[in-house]
Amino acid sequence: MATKPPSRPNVPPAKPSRDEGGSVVLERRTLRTEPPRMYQVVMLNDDYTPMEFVVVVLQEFFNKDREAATQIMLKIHLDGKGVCGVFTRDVAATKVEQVLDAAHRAGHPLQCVCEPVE
Ligand code: TYC
Repeated sequence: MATKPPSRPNVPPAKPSRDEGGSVVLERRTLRTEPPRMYQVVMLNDDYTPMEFVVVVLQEFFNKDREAATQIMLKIHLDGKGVCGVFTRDVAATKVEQVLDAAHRAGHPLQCVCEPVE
């Protein structure tokens, strides 16, 4: 099976020119790597998950101190949803899994999702 060569979309083409001696030289071009797309983990409000459980989840999985965790929990409670943190895609997906798993184990309907940051 033929393998595709890796694509290098961000390398500008080298520009051939001649030096004083007439030799062909390739000008060095800088490789620019795009920063990775970021994803926010958004937690949703519900009427059943205890506030204390949400605060503990925010402390445990999102490294918030108790004060910050309480503020985020209250924002979610009042607005219906809130951002717990912004991560690369795999890390965000893992955080969502951890939260859903902890909620499921504790018997709470807490939901959270990850969405790309614009
Ligand atoms: N609304 C819940 C309550 O009154 C608390 C809560 C906050 C639940 C945030 C989910 O993501 C949530 N017990």
